[in-house]
Amino acid sequence: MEENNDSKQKSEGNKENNGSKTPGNLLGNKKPKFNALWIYILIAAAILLIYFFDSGQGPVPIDWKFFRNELLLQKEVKEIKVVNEQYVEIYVKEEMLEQPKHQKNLSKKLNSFSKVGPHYTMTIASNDNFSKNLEEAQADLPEAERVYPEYVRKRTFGDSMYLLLPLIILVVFYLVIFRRMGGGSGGGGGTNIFNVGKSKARIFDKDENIRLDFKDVAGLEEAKMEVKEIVDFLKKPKKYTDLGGKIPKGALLVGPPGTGKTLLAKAVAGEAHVPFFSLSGSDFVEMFVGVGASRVRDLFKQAKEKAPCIVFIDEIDAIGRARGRNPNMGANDERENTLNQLLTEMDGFASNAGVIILAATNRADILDKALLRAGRFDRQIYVELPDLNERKEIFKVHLRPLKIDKELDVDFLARQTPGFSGADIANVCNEAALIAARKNKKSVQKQDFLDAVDRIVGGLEKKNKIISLDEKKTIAYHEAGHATVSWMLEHASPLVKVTIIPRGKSLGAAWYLPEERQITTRDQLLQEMTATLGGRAAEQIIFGKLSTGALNDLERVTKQAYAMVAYFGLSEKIGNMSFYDSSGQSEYSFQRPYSDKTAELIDEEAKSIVDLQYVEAMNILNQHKEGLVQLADQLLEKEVIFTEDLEKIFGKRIFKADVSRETERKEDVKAVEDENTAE
Ligand code: NHX
Ligand code: ZN
Repeated sequence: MEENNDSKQKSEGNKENNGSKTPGNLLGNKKPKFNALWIYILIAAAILLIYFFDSGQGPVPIDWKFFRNELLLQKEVKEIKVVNEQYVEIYVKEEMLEQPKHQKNLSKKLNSFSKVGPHYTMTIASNDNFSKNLEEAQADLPEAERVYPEYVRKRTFGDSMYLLLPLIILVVFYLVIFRRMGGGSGGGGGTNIFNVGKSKARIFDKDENIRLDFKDVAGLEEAKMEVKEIVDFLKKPKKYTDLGGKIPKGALLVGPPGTGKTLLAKAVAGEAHVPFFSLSGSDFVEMFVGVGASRVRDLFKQAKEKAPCIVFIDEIDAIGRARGRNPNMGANDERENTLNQLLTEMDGFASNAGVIILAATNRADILDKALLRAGRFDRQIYVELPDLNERKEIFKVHLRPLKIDKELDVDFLARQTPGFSGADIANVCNEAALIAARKNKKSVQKQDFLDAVDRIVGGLEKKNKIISLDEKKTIAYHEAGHATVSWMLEHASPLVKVTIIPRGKSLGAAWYLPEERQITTRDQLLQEMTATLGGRAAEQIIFGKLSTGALNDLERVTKQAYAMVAYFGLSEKIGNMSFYDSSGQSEYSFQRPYSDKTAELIDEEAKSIVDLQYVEAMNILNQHKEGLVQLADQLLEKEVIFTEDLEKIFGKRIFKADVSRETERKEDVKAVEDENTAE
C-alpha cells in the first residue's frame, strides 16, 4: 500500500536531484544562481585590487647614478619618499615631465597617471645609508633647492595577505562544512550558505502529473472522505465561503506506521491539481540556530505565492513535540523556535489564502496542544490499521502486479494477517513473489504467501542452527506446553501451528491467530497469560528444572500483568484506578503518580496474577500429561505441527468455536461486496 509507488517516487526524486530544479529556481528563474565559485572570484578580485592600489602604478626602476646626475642635480625632483626602508619613490616636477628623456622612460608604462607619480623607483640598502648619500650629493646645492626625503610606511601585498588570511581561512572552513552537510543525498541541488535558510520542500506542480489518485488507496474509506473534502475546498472554495464558513487551515493525519498516511497525501496531490509542497519535519532541523524558523518562513512565503496549494509535512512530531516539558533544557530551544514559527505562520495567513497544510504523525499524543487547537490543525484524521475487509482491498491492490495462482483466496490471506498494516501487506506480497521465484514456480501460490507471512512475523528461518538433542527436547516440550494449555482454554487465541524450527531470535514458537477485537475481557487476558506461561510450566513438569528460554514469555506476561493492575483496573486491591497517561506528559517526569504503598500493592497484585496463572497452567498440563508428551514427540519428529494434528491428540475443541462470529463475518463481507458492486 505504501511501497507500491516507491520506485516511481525514486525516479522522480532523481530527476529533481540531477536537474537544477531546486524550489528556489522554480520560483525565480531570472535571478542568477549563486554558488561558492562567486565567493572565490570576489576574494581574488579584492586581493588584486588592494595590491595594485597600494604598490603604485609601476614606476620605472633606476639606479643611483641616474638619480643623482639626471634628476637630483638637474633639480628636477619634486619629492622623495622612502618606503618601508626598502626603496625610494621619486616624483618628478610636473613641468619637467615634458622632457624627452622622461617621455622615453615613462610613456610606455604610464599613461593617465604620468603627472601624479611616483615616476621612478630605486631600491636602497638602508635609511642611514641613503640619507647620507643624499646629503653628500646635495651638498653643493643651495638650501632652497635641496630635497629632503619623506619616510613612509606602506602596506605591501604580503601585509594585506596577512590581514586577509584569517578571513579566507574562515570562508573556506565554512564552505567545507556546508559542502559536508549538503552532500550525500543532497536534498535538491547542493546546499550552500545562501540557501541554508530556504525550505527544503519539494514542489509537485499541477502540470507535473503524480500518477496516483484515490483509486490507488485501498481501505481507509473514512479518511478518504475527509481528505476528499479538503481537495474540494481548494477546487471550489466559494461553495463553502458563500455560506459563511471558513476553510480549514490544516489537517493532521494520525495513525500507526505503514497505514498509508503518506500515500493518502500523495493521492491528494494527484487529485487536487494544485501545487503540492512535500517535506519532512526533520527537514527543518539543522545544526545552526535560527535555520529551522527561517525555513518555515520561507516555506510559507513560497506556498502563499503559489496559492491555492497544499503543503504536506511528514513526521511532524520532529518539530511539533510539546514544548518546555523536557528537563534537559537548552538543547530543545532551536526546535521550539521552529515550532513557534510554525504556529505563528499557521495563524498568520487569512483563511482564504488557499494554503492547506496536511501533516502526518504516528504520535498525536505528544504533539504540542497549541498545534492542535482550532485555527491550526483543526481536523484530525485517524488512519487506523486495516480491518479484515480493508486488508482484502489492500491485498487486491498489491496482488495486481503479481502472477498469482488462480485458486488463491484473497479472503484467506486477509484472515491470516491480523494486525498487519498496508505496508506490511505490500511486503508480504513482494516477499511471496520472491519466495515463489526462488522455487522456480510459474505463479505465486498460497503456501508462498503463508511462508512470507511467517518470515515477516518471525524473521528468517535458521535451519542450520546447531541445537543439541537435550535442547531440542526442551524446546519441543516448551512449545507443546503452549499448545496444550491454549487448546484447553476457551478464551485463549486459537492456535495455527507449532514449530521448533528456529526463526529470527526465537528457537521455537507457537503461532496463534489473534482474534480481531476492540475490547478484551479479563478472562481473555488471564487465559492468554496462562497459555504464555504454559511453555515454562511444561519444562517444570517434564524435566523438573527451568531454563532461560522463557525470557520472552515472562516478559510478555509481566508487562501484561502490570498493565492489568495499573492501567485497566482489573485487580481487586487496586480497584478502579488507572495510572495510564494518554497525554504523554508524564514521559519526562520521574515521579510516579502514586504513593510507595500503592507501588508495593501493584507489585503484589501483578505477582499474584502471574503466580495464579502459572498454577493454572500447571494444573492443565498435569491433567493432559499424556497429550503433552505425544505432542512433544510429534514435534521432535515433524518439527512443525498444525491444528489437525492437535485435534487428533486431544479431540475437537469443545467450545462453540466462534461459529456464530464466523458466519457474521461472512455476512459482513458479503454486504460490503454487494455495496461495492451496487456502486
Ligand atoms: C538465546 N533464545 O538467545 C536463545 C537463542 C528456547 C523455549 N539464548 O518462548 O526462543 O532462548 O514459545 C540472553 C539469555 C532471548 C538472551 C537468554 C534472549 C533468552 C521462545 C529467549 C523458545 N517460544 N527463547 C518461546 C526462545 C532464547 C532468550 C536471551 C535469552 C525456547 C523461546 C529465547
Ligand atoms: Zn515460549
